[in-house]
Amino acid sequence: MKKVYFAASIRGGRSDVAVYHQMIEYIKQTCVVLTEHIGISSHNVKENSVQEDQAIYEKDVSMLRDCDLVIAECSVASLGVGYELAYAEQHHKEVHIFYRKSATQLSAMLKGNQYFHIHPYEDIETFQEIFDKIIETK
Ligand code: 6IA
Repeated sequence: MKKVYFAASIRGGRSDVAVYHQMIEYIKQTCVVLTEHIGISSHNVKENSVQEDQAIYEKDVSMLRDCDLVIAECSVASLGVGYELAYAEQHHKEVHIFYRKSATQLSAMLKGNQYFHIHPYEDIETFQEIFDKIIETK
């Protein structure tokens, strides 16, 4: 099964955590999701000690190098996700960025980068259809 790195906001704001959860559950039907914690609302997102944050960083970049595909939900802006997207590009990973046009104006640094596959969507059904097409080609 393909390994998906699902990226979405944590300290950038958790208002969309239910959306992340739905997406992750759908992706899990056909793929392995390396970052399931992103969709769990009860996790504590407060700043940790430097050591704990270093461990998070090292684990995440190692999973990014290991994954087959990156799926990012960018309706809530996140510095960490922006960093991960650039890192994934540097490591030649296929990157798909989803965002709801009604929720945000996507940064030109993502929308303007032709390396990224950009998918505006509004509801989970549309996400599922687009995701099915992505997986068909893999
Ligand atoms: O700047 P942000 O915190 O919004 O960055 C979010 C992105 O960074 C996500 O796509 C994650 O892959 C990564 N990230 C940020 N914080 C964590 C984290 N904290 N654990 C794993 N990845 C993280 C621990 C708490 C968490 C399980 C809710």
